[in-house]
Amino acid sequence: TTQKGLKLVERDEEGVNTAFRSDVLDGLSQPQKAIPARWLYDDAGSQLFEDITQLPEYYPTRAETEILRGRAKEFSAMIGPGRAVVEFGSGSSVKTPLLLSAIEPTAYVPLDISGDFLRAAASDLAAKFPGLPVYPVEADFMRKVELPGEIDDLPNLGFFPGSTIGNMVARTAVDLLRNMRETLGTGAQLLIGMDLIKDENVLVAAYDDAAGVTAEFNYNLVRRINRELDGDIPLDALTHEARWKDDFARIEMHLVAGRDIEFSVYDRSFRMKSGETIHTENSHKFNRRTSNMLLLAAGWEPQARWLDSENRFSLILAVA
Ligand code: AVJ
Repeated sequence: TTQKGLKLVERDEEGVNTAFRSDVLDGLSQPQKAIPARWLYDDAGSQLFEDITQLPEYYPTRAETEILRGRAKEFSAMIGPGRAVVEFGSGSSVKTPLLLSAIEPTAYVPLDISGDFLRAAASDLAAKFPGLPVYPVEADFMRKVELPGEIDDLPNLGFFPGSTIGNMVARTAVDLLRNMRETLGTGAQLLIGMDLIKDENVLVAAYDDAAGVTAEFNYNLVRRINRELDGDIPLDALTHEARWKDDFARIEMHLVAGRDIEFSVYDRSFRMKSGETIHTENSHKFNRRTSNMLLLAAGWEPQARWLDSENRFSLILAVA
């Protein structure tokens, strides 16, 4: 089933985002408190993430951009012209033009749940590529999406950069990759960014930078809960922490309580003991075998794989 006409953000009579509220209340009720990472990305959080991509410690954006910049000839040879590029998430002003210039597509279809981001990205792109038809689609790309009829006859290339797939646990990642395959249809290819397993200190620094921007990104979630869900979580009692979990090959972001605290959110009360944490994000890292395994589990056959010059990040091309 597809999503035409679906209301993407449901609010109650008081204007509270109901999905946000239930995710937060459920998440804070668990023995290990955890809030889904998607709620980090309100306007302030999205701006903070943009700032993170500029940090000296945060290599993924620069590494992936280096690959997109340097391998244009190979992309063009393996993908060819005439495809519709379907980007999952509103495009980045740097990465998307690099891909589009490399492969000469016939159409560009950005998908995003946020209409505002989507329209901004679409008009940006249309200005840079005057002859290229752009068909933005406002949709939750975690589910199967109905693509615009205008591209019905074109083979598609899915584009999912940034190692956003790393935010998901394997089960959710496989669901998404399978839905992408159904969205994109027969003959589709997928170009997906996956960050690589590397030295723990390099990884932890990338998620706990010296300037404290990633900490602010994490604290912004608490500010958002306090503001939108009438919370009184004491921000001064919480510190940002990035942990490498080797068994799961992932960085976890946590908010660690520095003392025993009690607070309420939407009239429900919660307590945390000193040292207890709220888990706010996973960022899974991959190697050749685990990235291939994930794609294969969802019905994608890996075709090619490119790394940056320091072997930090991978871009993988797969075929449906
Ligand atoms: C946008 C999910 C790819 O996991 O590297 C960056 C988010 N969180 N620093 C990542 C993030 C903290 C980022 N992704």
